[in-house]
Amino acid sequence: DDGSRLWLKYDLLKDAQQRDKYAALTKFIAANHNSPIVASAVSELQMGFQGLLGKKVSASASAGSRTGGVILQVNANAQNLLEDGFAINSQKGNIVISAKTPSGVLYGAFELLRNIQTGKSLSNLAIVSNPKVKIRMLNHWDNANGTVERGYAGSSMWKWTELPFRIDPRYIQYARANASIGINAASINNVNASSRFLTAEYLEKIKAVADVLRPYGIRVFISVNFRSPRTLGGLKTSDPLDPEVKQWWNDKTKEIHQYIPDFGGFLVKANSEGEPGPQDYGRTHADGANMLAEAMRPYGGIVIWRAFVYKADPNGDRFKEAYDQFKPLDGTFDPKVIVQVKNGPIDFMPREPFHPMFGAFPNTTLGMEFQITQEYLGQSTHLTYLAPMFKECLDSDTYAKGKGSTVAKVIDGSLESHQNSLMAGVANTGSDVNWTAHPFNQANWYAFGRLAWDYDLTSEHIASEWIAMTLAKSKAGQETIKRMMMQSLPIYISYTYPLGTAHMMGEGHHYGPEPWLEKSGRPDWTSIYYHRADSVGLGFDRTGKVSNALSLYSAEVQKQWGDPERCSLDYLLWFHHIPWTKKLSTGRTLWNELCFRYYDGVEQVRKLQTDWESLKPELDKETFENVKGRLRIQEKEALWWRDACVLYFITYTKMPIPAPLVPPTRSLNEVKKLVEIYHLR
Ligand code: BDP
Repeated sequence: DDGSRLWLKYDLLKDAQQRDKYAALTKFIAANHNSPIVASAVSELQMGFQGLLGKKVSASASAGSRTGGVILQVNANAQNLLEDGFAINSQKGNIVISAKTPSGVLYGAFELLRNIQTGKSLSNLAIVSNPKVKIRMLNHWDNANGTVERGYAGSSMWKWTELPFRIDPRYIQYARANASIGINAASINNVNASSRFLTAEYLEKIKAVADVLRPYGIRVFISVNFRSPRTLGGLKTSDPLDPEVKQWWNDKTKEIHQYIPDFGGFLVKANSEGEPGPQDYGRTHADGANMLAEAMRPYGGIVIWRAFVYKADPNGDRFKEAYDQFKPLDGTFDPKVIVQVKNGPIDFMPREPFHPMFGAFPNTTLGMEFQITQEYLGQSTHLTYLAPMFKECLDSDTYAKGKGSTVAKVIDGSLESHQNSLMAGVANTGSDVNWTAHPFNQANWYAFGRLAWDYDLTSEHIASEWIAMTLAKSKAGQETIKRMMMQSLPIYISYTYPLGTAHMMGEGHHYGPEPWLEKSGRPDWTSIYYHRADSVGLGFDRTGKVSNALSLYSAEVQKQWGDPERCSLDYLLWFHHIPWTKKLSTGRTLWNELCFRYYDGVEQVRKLQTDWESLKPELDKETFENVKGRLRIQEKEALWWRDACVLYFITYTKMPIPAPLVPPTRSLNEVKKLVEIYHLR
């Protein structure tokens, strides 16, 4: 198994009795609606039944008096359903999938298949499922030249040189995979955007992609470069208040719609990390976003404006930057604008407190940006299941309107009654045959989609679904893999960023540890800016003395994190500078606890290896060997993180590594040399 089929394998079910049971309920397909999306649903069901049950199932427009089949119904008046939602009911001897829209029917078809794939009963079905978030989106950081920013699974899956004339069959597989988990939007290019994507030449290519994705209910977005009126249009400025600039965007937006009538909209990274933006002309983020919203006015699409901004200030705190820049603009954004905020205030660290903007912007529609690609989470060599991280953020309570004001409720629009809602994930897909390099990274794509649909699903539940469809067949095997997945994020954090440390990775490529990094292009790209180690202790005091970032949160959250005695150890060093000798709630001193965690992380990776080995008899050989090899790299790299961090921090603590832990056999200089390799030209 090369992994290319993802979780949509549709291999013949081994149990013949079970196959017969399903077969008796799936004798025919009847679809009352003639649309490309419903046609996708029908063909998916046919493909699924053929594979899983080993039988050809015919499709027609009506069931007539037949029973034992699957009926697909689009019914604009369907009760209890939102747009995209679906119901699946056992009715008069048939299984009826009904929805308000063709997309809903498609999602229902995938749900039915998932029930079969995971061995559920199809009798007495009474399922109602509505998406919690309206725009469930992948952000591709793919470049026109075929590279992928922070991509670890080969090159871009979009073959720009081949488009529009050759359509890679993988586009259809991609669309199916996304539709199967409810993803309905994709921005196809890097947020560090090239204007090239707005040329007629490229719009024709993007149109070809949009045409493939449309029958699966997926709308295409384009990341735009704010300077395009100058670079492409030949104008003297890109000032958003300049009439010619406005006209240029109006015309461009109109032109895009000639190619893609259901264009999703623009995604914009502006005045961030050197990208152009409205501040170049003394204007605000709202000026820029609203100008684009105006261009979008005649159409259904929207503008997604990213809040990932921070200026290089050695005495500031990057934690507060986005909040400070956007807070005065709350209430000034056009209703067509969604401000897309990363889950945490810094940058996709393995564990961050939720972004303080959530709950503090009642008059702005805020969307969530998660990173599925594992830039800081082991890239393609560490097994790290991210659902628990996504959920930790979504379940966090902002207390904005009292207890229960979770980040999830900000994002789905319910807390502040916003019409629109967005959850975006930076994609981890690439040209690798199995899409994501590490077979387990597929689970993160899967989990993102499932949580965007329903953030109340548990991480365990999502893992179980994915495992049953993708890997082991035995119950015991599935349980072992689930345990491995559920432990994987805590293990990763243990040997990289224990106790609320952050941002100590290799410079630029972000691979491996470099906690000693003191100089970089900007002060806030170093490691020492974040960990603040000194002879006294470790951690960034954000409670007032160094930075008052904690004050951006509600009083309840301040209480939860503000007192070092009560603050969860998971977040401790995010908010406090703690003496090395301070005794923590575990009974160990900070220094001893740190050492213990780094060492334990490595031990746990070894346990993951043993667990994986025990599954050998029942796993596909290719997948088994693939993961086995990656776990060996993970062990080596966990040791690298451990040794780098303890040897470096020891230069401050001057304390021994506590027994019974055995000090590293290599020196700090030797570990530093390892990192240098990655900077060699
Ligand atoms: C950082 C990445 C950088 C992205 C940036 C962003 O290192 O490549 O361009 O995020 O989100 O984490 O814009």
